[in-house]
Amino acid sequence: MTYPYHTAYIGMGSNLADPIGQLKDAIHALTTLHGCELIACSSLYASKPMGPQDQPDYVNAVACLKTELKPLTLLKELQQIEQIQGRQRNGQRWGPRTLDLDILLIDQEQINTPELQVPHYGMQSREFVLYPLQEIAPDLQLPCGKLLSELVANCPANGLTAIVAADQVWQPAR
Ligand code: ROI
Repeated sequence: MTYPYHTAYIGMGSNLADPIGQLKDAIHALTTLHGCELIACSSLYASKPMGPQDQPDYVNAVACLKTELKPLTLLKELQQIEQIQGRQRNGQRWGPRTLDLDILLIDQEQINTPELQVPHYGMQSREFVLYPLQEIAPDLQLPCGKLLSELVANCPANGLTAIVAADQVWQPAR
């Protein structure tokens, strides 16, 4: 990893076609991205669907990457992983999906372009983002100044349940 590098947090979600396998495969794919190094990964969590309730529960997790890629290049790489893993959507807004990889945060950057908004617009109120993020970055502060711990304290867990422990998903090289 050449300097300067960035620290990026990636939100992952799936509720179709073996969601646990989807997330495990995505985490493996993150370890193979050029110009990136996987630093941490949360446990996998089962979560109630946000949006239409007539869809399966989701599996969610958050990963931390060190990356020398520019934000839009990182976005394209993540979209390619989604495509390789057969991303399908049924067209319904907030409907089920095989794999979502969202850039949540990049350092303390604020990005507002049509292709990419960072911090991710929904992250402050989504238990399936905040709790896994807190697992790997308990002291995090958002660019707006809010502490992650405060956001978590104000966000009901809504049944969120850890289903695969972090060390069963990925282990740092030693
Ligand atoms: N709901 C949950 N629980 N987890 C997700 O990752 C998720 N992703 C989405 C919508 C449809 C908003 N609902 C979700 O895109």
